[in-house]
Amino acid sequence: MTILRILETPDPVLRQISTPVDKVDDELRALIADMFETMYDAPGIGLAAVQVGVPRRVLVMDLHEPAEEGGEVVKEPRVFINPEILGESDEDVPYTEGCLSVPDQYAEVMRPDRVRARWLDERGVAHEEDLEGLLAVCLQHEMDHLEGVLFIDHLSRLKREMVLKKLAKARKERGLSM
Ligand code: GNR
Ligand code: NI
Repeated sequence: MTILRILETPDPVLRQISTPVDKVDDELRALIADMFETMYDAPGIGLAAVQVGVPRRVLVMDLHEPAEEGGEVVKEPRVFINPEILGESDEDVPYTEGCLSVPDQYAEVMRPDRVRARWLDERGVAHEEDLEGLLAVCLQHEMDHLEGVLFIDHLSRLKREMVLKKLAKARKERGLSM
């Protein structure tokens, strides 16, 4: 397994539309294993294949909190292949989002509270479920990546520019200290 490099904004690959997976095979499962390793290493709670430079409709997620010192690490890996949103609740709720492709920047985004979704798992088995809370937020955030959309695109222009300015400043400071 390999930890892959996570692309960061403004990398144009992040703006590509990901293509559907037509076959769930060992090659895809190898990519998924690398995506989990990359996501846990980052660490993050979700990752879209396009973030590691592969514009295919594959997402991995694990919402589990990192274990306390000395505690057991309980993993709850989830894979979403060719995910679709079939319906969403009328009510939007705010959630403070971050993104591994917009490192260390956080902002509140409004999204539907609940979604009905359909997807394939890593064995090619179809699932259809109502998702809510952080799972619904994270799935919508990851599905945006499949359309070339980042969470900052949901912000007002002023807020987006503030986030990008902070990101540029953080990168500059990091550059100077190395
Ligand atoms: O690690 C992540 N945390 C997060 C927090 C709130 C809403 C969405 C996310 S997803 C993000 C990882 C990532 O960038 N996935 O694309
Ligand atoms: Ni993201």
